Amino acid sequence: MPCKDIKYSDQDSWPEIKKWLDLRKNPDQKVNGLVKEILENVKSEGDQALIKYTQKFDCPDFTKEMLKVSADNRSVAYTEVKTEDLEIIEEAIRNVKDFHRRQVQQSWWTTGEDGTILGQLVRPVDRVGLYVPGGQGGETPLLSSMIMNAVPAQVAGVKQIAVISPPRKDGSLNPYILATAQELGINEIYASGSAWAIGALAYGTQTIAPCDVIAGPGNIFVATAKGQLVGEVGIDMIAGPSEIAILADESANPVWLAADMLSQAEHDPLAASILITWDKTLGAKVKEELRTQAKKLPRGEIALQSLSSWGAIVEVPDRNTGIDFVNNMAPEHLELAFEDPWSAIGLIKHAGAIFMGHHTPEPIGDYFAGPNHVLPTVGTARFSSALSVDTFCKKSSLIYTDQNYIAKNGAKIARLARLEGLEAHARSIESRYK
Ligand code: HSO
Ligand code: ZN
Repeated sequence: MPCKDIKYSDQDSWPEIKKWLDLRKNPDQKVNGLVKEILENVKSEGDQALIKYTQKFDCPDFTKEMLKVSADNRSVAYTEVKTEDLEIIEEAIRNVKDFHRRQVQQSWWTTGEDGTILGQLVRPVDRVGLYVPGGQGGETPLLSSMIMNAVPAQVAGVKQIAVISPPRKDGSLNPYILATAQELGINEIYASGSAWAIGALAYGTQTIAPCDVIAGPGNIFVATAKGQLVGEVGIDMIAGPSEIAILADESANPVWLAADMLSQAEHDPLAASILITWDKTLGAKVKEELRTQAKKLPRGEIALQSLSSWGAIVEVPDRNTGIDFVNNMAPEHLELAFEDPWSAIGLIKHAGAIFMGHHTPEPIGDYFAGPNHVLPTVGTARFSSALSVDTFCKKSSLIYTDQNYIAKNGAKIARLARLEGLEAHARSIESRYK
């Protein structure tokens, strides 16, 4: 199996490993230039640019009328989806909703003895645009990502949510995407993909109103467009390639570990799957399993590409050194596949999501348990967190003071203003008490 073998015994070995893992960031300059041009065209031409790009790349007979998915097309799609599947989708939505409800932050204020009132108002953004990959050309139609993005926005109280997804060759959208949108109560849906769809959500077109926050995964064009729009609109996060780290001992089942690594590797040739173990024989058994199981996977080719470039078995002398490796890596997903994983929790500092014990494989979090699967990648778990209700909120500070407050503190404030050379600030204060 073309999977790297790494020995890690102390901090000194980390810089070399980091250099290797960081190669996955790989910003493609050519894509940057193309995306810049696409965004400029969408900004200046609006719908016309969307139609032109969609005709060229997705649907040759695309027209302006096909841009917004009609109520008829939405309900037809609903009938194409199996009832059992809808029930599963509904249950997943419920679980994700229950989890995210706990994240809601309340507005608050506090009153001081001197009569001041200070506070923070938590408000949702007005309008959110969600990108959903269509499932063509090796992409997967990420229904679960639509749920993971839409639910926190809804729980935050966002009133307008628009979904955009690339059309198939005949101009229609994947029926499961439409049905999931309906289950979520979203009925504003557009057929358009790639960087031009992101441009439309950011700048608005004749048909699509501009959004305040854009969220959702996509290919390199989508991710690059989101990156270029940071500051112009809110962006959920610029996700890099996905990754998993698994810490395991002799109690772990190699069949399960290989299956978990492959579930990561099948996402993308750039996905990284790293097994870290202090058991001397586990690595070889897992490699053997990877070989057998990969052959039987529909996306086995992608998984093998991923494992051969970014798969590794890391041998460590003991559990604490393994945890040290994990804290350096700050992985997006971390599985703790050893006896009593709870005893290690206090030592783990950086990880997007932690999966506890032998019976909590990562896909449980991808689809169903409730926590968000949009997580910080390529080491960004050092300083950032999962997508949450907060992603779709902003806070306004609230300040109330009275005459007595100014009489007591005005001179101090005016002095601070003059230290900065800002005379008008000082006089704004002084005009009220002098
Ligand atoms: N593991 C991916 C999310 C996903 N998996 C969606 C399946 N569908 C990134 O966390
Ligand atoms: Zn996944």
